[in-house]
Amino acid sequence: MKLYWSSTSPFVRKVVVSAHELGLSDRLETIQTRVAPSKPDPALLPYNPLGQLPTLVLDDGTVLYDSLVIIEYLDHLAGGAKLIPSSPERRIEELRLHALCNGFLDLLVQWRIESLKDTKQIALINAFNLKASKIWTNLEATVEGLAQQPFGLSSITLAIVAEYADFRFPKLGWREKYPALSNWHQSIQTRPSLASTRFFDSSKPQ
Ligand SMILES: N[C@@H](CCC(=O)N[C@@H](CS)C(=O)NCC(=O)O)C(=O)O
Repeated sequence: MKLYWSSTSPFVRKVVVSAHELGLSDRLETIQTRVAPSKPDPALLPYNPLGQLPTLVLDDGTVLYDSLVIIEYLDHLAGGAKLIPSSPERRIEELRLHALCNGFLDLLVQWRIESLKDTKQIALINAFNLKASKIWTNLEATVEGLAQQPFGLSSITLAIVAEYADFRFPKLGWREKYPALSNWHQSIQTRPSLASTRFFDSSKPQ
């Protein structure tokens, strides 16, 4: 399977961490790809008209996106219901919490793009700040329950929220404000799936 990949994409990382957790990482061949909303990669567009990462091309040529669909596919490949529960009640709750964490990743990615512009939209930055504080507060209240659950889709996505915030927003200071989240992240951050897939910026010297 070929995975269109970047070392800085939180959505790609969800897929790579999931593959590790499922024992499938050896099956992924990564194709380093650079994309931005203003710079689609012409080599990727024939596979994914959205021009987005992650995109997975299966050995029979089937193309899968986005990150949730790819993870659902990998979960089935590994036998099913390992990262996303099958019972309707637990599945819906897992998907809801995933939607919150994944929406937060969307927000953080948009926030970073806006923050790199010469002329920033202040109303947008204010809205990002407001929503981020509401989301952190919600997650801080949720994380205790999550610690009792298997390390599945929503835990993976939350771990990546924490690490993406550290990677791209080091001055945010979220760990002091949200100690339960920070403690939870400390307790899981040595998992091999996370430790072996950290974000790095390949445009800068390591
Ligand atoms: N909903 C998508 C989001 C994917 C996404 O936004 N990927 C970014 C990279 S972090 C991207 O490809 N951006 C380029 C673009 O949107 O054109 C998913 O979960 O996979």
